[in-house]
Amino acid sequence: MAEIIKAKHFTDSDLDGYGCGTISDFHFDDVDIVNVNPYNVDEKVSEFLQSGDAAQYDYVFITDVSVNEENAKLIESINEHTDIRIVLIDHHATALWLNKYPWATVKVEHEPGKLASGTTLFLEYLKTEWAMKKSTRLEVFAEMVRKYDTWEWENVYKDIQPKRLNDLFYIYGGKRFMQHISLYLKRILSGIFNEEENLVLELERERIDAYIKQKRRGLVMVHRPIDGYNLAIVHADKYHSEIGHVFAKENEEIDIVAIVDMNQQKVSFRTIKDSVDVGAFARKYYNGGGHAAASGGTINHLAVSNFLKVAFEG
Ligand SMILES: [Mn+2]
Repeated sequence: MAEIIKAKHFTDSDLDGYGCGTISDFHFDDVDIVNVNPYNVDEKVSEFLQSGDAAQYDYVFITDVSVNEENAKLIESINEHTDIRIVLIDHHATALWLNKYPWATVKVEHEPGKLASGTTLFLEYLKTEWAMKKSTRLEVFAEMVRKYDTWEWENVYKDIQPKRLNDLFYIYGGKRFMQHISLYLKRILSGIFNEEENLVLELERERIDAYIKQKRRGLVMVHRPIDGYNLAIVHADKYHSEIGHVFAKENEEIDIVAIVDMNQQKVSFRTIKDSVDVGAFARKYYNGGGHAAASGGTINHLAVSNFLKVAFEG
């Protein structure tokens, strides 16, 4: 009998992150998936690696997020001195420096002009390193996640299906979504979108459209640039990515859309411009971080009044 591989898998909490988790769960018999985000990944990974718990595992995967220098050194030493194998796979340009380590694969593109995603890179890894059986359904699912995550669904393909997949992910929530995709991958469901999914997606579409229409009326331009960026502010407690993208697209002057959620005391930043790094912006001003195109931070009352002062006074 073949020995069962025991794996731990840290992955992002968005569609792409869950995509990695879904195919990991499909491939491995015994994998514990932990969903993290760019803000807490270092804490979670270091906590785990330094606990006695880590020794129970054969493999540790980290996908669609990256670790800091300190954790990179810890991983390097564990890979060198123990039986645990740690592998990191990411597609964010901010993590390219990790390629100096043999256990990290960071690729922004699969090939020139074809952007990579965590899910497609992880699938590629499973096929090459783990001889994962070829499956059309796996390819279909991973490609749909990739198109969504890279915005190629809109910018290149004008294909609404990846967007619908992301909507479904939010409606179902991570756990139910993974179960649903797993039934599709196991050929128990005939498609990803069946009658049931089509109905909930239609209802959700109507709800999002109404929400965005309402938020458009509350969009405010900051009267002078901050760090050379033109900001627009909107208050919203959901659909941040969609709101950020739609508003940035409608007004070319906007460099950054700041989506403020006072209930949670959080602010999200979105941009569609390659020249803008909202991750750095969030780190600098809001004790936050994230990716170049999507980031977030926290705001307390003092920060809010300072922010409003900069934004609306001379
Ligand atoms: Mn991703």
